[in-house]
Amino acid sequence: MKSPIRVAVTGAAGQIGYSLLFRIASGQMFGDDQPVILQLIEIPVDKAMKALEGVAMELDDCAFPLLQSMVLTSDPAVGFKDVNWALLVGSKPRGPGMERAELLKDNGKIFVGQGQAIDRNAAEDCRVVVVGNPANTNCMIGANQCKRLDPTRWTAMVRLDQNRAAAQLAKKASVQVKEVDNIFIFGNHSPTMFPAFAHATINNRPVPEVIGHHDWLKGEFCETVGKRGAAIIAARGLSSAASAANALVDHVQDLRTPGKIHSVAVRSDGAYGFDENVWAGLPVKTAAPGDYEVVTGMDMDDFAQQKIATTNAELVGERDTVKEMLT
Ligand code: NAX
Repeated sequence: MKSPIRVAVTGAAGQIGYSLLFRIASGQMFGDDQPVILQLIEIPVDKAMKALEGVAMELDDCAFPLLQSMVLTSDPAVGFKDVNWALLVGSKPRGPGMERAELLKDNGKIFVGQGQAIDRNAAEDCRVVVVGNPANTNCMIGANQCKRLDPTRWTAMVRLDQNRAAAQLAKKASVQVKEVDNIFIFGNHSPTMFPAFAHATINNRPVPEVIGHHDWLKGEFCETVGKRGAAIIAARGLSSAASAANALVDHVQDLRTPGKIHSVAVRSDGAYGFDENVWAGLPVKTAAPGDYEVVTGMDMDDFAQQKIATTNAELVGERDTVKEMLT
């Protein structure tokens, strides 16, 4: 048996946490021979901590052989102590009438503190994934505050958008989703994101050739993927949770699997026209477990370049809004 790894999850008593923790503890994220110690972080209000205790009781009741122990805490210094993976799910939701700038700043403060706590406490090999919105910018803030870890260790999740895009293409072409490949998300996890359909394939044939309906690809397809989160809130009365947890399992699994090519928001070095140092969704190829390289050289036509310019402008605007949180 391997020695256990420590995995921190913030917002552990929230909706996504409720789907996610069971999949980690059952071995779906790190493998069925990898014991885990879960370090669950919630904010110090009675309701959240009490709910977290209930979730921990349910985890106990699953009798997962791989779940070695749990730490429940409100203290980031305790929660991030020696962690190998930090999954930052918790954030402050947008309240009624709240401006986006206010949301960015309120959440930014959380990620300043968490970035510093990870810097001081996490294991040398720690990898961080940010899910809490606005995920790309929160990730940029956390990485900026965490000087000890290389910024490439900090990624944000756009995998749910990739999975959504693959499902929409499969539906349109009347094929199984496993027949869809190479659909990657560029830019922000927001409605401006660009699912680069021209490079996607269905049974190894280019998607534009299989679907043939270019207006649908440029219009309804991009819009449906970009606004899928809002459609789910409208239908369910709550935001995506199980699908988000599932996407995080995919994100981490693929980051641990050399050779996998998948969409991850990472620090831009200028590829595809993104500003340097914003965190942008890009296709990456996993090298060694936890390490990756951005896949460069994909041709972008005028439409794609314009979509990338729009989502890049949004990321740059977000960075300007939180500039005092960047060191
Ligand atoms: P919930 O509101 O159900 O849960 C969030 C939890 O985080 C709450 O229990 C809250 O007490 C806790 N929390 C807040 N601040 C915290 C802090 N500083 N430290 C520790 N815990 C803290 O939200 P949920 O539906 O679970 O969504 C979590 C986040 O994921 C939201 O920001 C949401 O917008 C974001 N999402 C991101 C997605 C992505 O693809 N990147 C997709 C799904 C989701 O919308």
